[in-house]
Amino acid sequence: MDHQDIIETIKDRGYFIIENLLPDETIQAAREILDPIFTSQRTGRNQFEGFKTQRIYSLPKLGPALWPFFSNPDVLKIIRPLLWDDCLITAALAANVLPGEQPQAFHVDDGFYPIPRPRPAFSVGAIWAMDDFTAENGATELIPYSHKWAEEETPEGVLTLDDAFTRHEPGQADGWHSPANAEIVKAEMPRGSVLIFLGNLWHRAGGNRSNGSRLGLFPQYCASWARTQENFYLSIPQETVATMPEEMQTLLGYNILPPFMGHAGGFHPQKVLPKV
Ligand SMILES: O=C(O)CCC(=O)C(=O)O
Repeated sequence: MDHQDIIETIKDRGYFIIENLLPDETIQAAREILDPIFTSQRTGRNQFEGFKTQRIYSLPKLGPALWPFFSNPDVLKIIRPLLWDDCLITAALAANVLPGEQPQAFHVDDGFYPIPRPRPAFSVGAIWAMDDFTAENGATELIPYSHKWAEEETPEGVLTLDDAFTRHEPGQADGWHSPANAEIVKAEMPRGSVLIFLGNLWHRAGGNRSNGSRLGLFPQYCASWARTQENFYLSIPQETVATMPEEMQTLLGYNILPPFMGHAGGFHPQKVLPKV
């Protein structure tokens, strides 16, 4: 399938998986940075983050081994046309779902933009499989076509994001699970594959009933006129940004959306970055 067909498929059913897009050396190089951090990383603070899920945010700060997951040309060729032809990274996280984790709350990723659905997606997510994603170990679960649902079509049985964020004790979210009458697809895919899905598609991390962890690396992109979830200007040192390729700098907001969105005191942001 060429990228135009993939874009049309995503517009229609909300998601697409490209299998084996990155070679194992790229996965391994990133894991060499991430795995030692996970040995002591805390688990989530609420149902949404996952009581048995470890997360690391602002991943590009960890250096060049992480950047290929954010600036992959095959992925950006699909995502930019879905976002008014220009995008920023809005969130840059890794989610390591540990054995025994319960399914996450179903949610959409761009629900905090206060424009009622149905509407176009204001963000698009990409989840890279850093392990094989299986039905047992917590493969992301998606509800195909749900990006077309209106606000009032939120399916019965879905825990809202507000609910998920305010449940601070494991077990408090028991009793909810699958929405009634909705087909759920598990994004099973081999390590090195990427799932691309619209920010207004209902989805969640699956529960992990296996004995191993499930690592997903999760760049989310938003239209470049929208506010980003993570504040990378504060979370990634400018000295690190200054060493990045121009594409990464652009995706982190160090560029202009014409005619002048993103200027820094009247200057192009790249002129203001420290010289390294
Ligand atoms: O880890 C996953 O499979 C999905 C996680 C997710 O949807 C989220 O945290 O917003």
